Amino acid sequence: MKTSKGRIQRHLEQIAQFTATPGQGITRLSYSEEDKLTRAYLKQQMQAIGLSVREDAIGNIFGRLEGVRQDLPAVMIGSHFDSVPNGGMFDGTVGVVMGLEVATLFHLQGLTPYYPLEIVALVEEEGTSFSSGLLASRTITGHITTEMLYQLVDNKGISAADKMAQAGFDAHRVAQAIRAPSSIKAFIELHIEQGPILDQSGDDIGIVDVIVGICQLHVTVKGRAGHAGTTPMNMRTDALVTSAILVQKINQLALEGDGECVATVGKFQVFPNGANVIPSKVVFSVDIRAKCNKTLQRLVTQIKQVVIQQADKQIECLITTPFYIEPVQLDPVICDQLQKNSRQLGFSSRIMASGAGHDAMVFAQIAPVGLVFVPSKNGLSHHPDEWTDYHQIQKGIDVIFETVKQLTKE
Ligand code: HGY
Ligand code: MN
Ligand code: MN
Repeated sequence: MKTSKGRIQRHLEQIAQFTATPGQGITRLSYSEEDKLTRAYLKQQMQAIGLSVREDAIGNIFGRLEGVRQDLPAVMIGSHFDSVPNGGMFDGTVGVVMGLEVATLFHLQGLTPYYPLEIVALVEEEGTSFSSGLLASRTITGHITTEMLYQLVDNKGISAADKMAQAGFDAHRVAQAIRAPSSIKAFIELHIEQGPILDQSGDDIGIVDVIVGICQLHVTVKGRAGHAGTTPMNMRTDALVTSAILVQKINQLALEGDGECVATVGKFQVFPNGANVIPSKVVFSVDIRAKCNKTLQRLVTQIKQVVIQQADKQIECLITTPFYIEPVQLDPVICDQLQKNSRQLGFSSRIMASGAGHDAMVFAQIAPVGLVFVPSKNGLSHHPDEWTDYHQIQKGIDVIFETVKQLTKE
């Protein structure tokens, strides 16, 4: 029995209903009403196929199929179910549905794995809510403390800890969400590529061997508010003009990196944000990525330098670095197994890098990890028109189902 395209499609279309922006893509922030509806659906689907279901202290959902040997480390499969604002219906959810579909096949075929199988739906991978991405996997691998969850705030100033409490979770128990490396045999994620390579090459499957390193900076530029009509141009300390110069300089530095690195200013807040007020302050994000850590470090240093150099007697420029994760090589043995299974299933595949960050890169710190891509139409993602055909997703799940059967057997 193979995977079912109909079941895969139904899951994805149902989850896509849980959005705060119907008709304008998927907006599903962690601990929101949409999160709650998705959570209820996923738990109900996991229970329906006989999994034991639990949520950890910060709301990650686990569905466990016990193995012959319950004491052995679990093979964990899945991805995240939060989204960027007005994103697409496949980013993250394809991996969560992969977990449901693989566990469904075990259930329907009456398969009992020797090693336990855990399917997982992770929160806050995107960082949309609290500007700190990969939060679930960083919690599970022991990098997040209760104090940090009180320091992380959303754009209304509400802390991650308070949002978790409102949703019935408990940041004070975050230490209980940590998984020992000995409890996970392997972590396998399915994700859309979010870029143009598979769509252009026509390959069915991408097998990721390296995930780029990511650094996120928060830049604050402070000037002085003033009246837009009465303040002469040579007497202004305009934070927005300085910030616009910085955005241009940051973009130019990345362009000079000859395709080896990228930099993006994605969030940009102007204060006090009045049409007739000279901006007193601007806060913006800089997302910097490279496959090579030295390149990443060099570009981060260059960007920090241009920001600091832009300050003068009136303008103050401040930088914080809430996030830095080095590039990660994924497990070559699992890569090889995924490639063999793709071939045996008659699917074309290619080994490739990921320009997007994924929870897989954090899990790689405590377990062997595999990451499988399926094509993104026109390479589009983080956009309402994000699209992957259901039969393409099915191929990715077929490959992972074969691999999970091999990883969970004695
Ligand atoms: O930002 C990323 O690379 C991922 O989509 N969270
Ligand atoms: Mn994403
Ligand atoms: Mn994603």
